[in-house]
Amino acid sequence: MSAVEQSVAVATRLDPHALRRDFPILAREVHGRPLVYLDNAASTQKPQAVIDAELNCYRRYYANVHRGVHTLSQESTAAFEGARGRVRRFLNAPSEQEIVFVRGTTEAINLVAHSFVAPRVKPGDEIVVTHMEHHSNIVPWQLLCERTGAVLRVVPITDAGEFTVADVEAALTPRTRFLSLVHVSNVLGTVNPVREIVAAAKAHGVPVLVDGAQATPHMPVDVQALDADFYAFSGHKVYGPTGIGALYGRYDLLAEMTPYQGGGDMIRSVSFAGTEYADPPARFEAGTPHIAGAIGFGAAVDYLMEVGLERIAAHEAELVAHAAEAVAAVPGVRLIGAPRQRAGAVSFVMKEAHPHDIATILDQQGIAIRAGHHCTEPLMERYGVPATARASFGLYNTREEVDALVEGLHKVNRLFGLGT
Ligand code: 7TS
Repeated sequence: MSAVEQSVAVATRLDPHALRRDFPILAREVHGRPLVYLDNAASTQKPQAVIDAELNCYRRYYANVHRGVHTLSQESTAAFEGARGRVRRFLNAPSEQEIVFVRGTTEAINLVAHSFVAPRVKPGDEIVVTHMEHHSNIVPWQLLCERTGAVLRVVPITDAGEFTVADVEAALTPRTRFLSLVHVSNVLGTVNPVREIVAAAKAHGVPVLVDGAQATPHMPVDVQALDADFYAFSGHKVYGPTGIGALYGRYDLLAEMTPYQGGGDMIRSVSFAGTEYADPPARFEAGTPHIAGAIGFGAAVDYLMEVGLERIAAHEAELVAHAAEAVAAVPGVRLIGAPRQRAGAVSFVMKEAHPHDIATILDQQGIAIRAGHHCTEPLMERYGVPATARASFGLYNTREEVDALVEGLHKVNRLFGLGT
């Protein structure tokens, strides 16, 4: 694409109705109604390009990677490593060697906790997270604290569901060894100022991991601009397969790290006298990887880059702003959080109906939302609720679907005796 064509593409609005045709599942009905899929923060649906990439792998060239001289192994290795290149481009990472394939965000964070942070902490040292983290960015650090005697410190959030750079700085002490924070909250939708936060942490000599699980589907992410040491995300939330994700890590840091798991593919040489590890990223990819999954993941990020992350961000910003306003206007609804920068999700509770009732009634109308604690129990406690209802959006969602959600919430009120 030429520069002119590119700027035209950015200026052109994304047409979700046209893009929906790329996603076969969106044509189905649920309870006799057209599916309105608003559970994208949990997992996104898959475009035909991703389905085809996996299918073609198994139908045409599947074999194990990195260990065969035969043609199929060479072809599948090329496709697998090609996917790594696509993920590198998606994140604008300097080098493919900085992209480690993992099972998902959860495994990426556990890997960094084990291989980077654990060897660097002593009893009394501190790890900092925020109050809006997913359990996958809390529990690995608690496990680490149990093993090492380190202490977990938490950056508080406001009622609006935000924290500032100054709030993070206030949590940093001379004993802080690591900061791990979420880019976009899976419950509140808050977009955190990670670039400024990374800069502030670095000024204190504190390395940073950014949990990008909910940012990567919704906006362009440039790890060089963010300057994060580690950035984690999941394939299944960017319209790719489950069981695959990526950890970006600065090469000099990866090169210092010991392996997370031992096995095949992660060694240079093995003897009973001792083992030499392979260079990153292979060092962190023990065992046969999710080959077809990685190839599908590569197709997914390619799809997003082709549609254009700027266009996706612009489309979804409109959609989410409309949803927040329209849902809040339904009698009895209380939105959880009011972040100034919001992406992807709107969480709420209703006066009469429990979140699970809301989700059940909406499902009867073909509308899929999520009800529960969203793996953020500390955040639920912060807002004094056991659970929320959450509508979360993707590139294929339309304004009409938001209106269907709002109509569904009025129906919830009617069923609970509130005549709205
Ligand atoms: N971090 C954030 C911010 C998330 O939203 C999630 C998953 C994870 C990490 C874990 O990702 P995984 O792919 O390793 O499981 N969030 C959700 C959710 O909001 N509903 O279901 C899963």
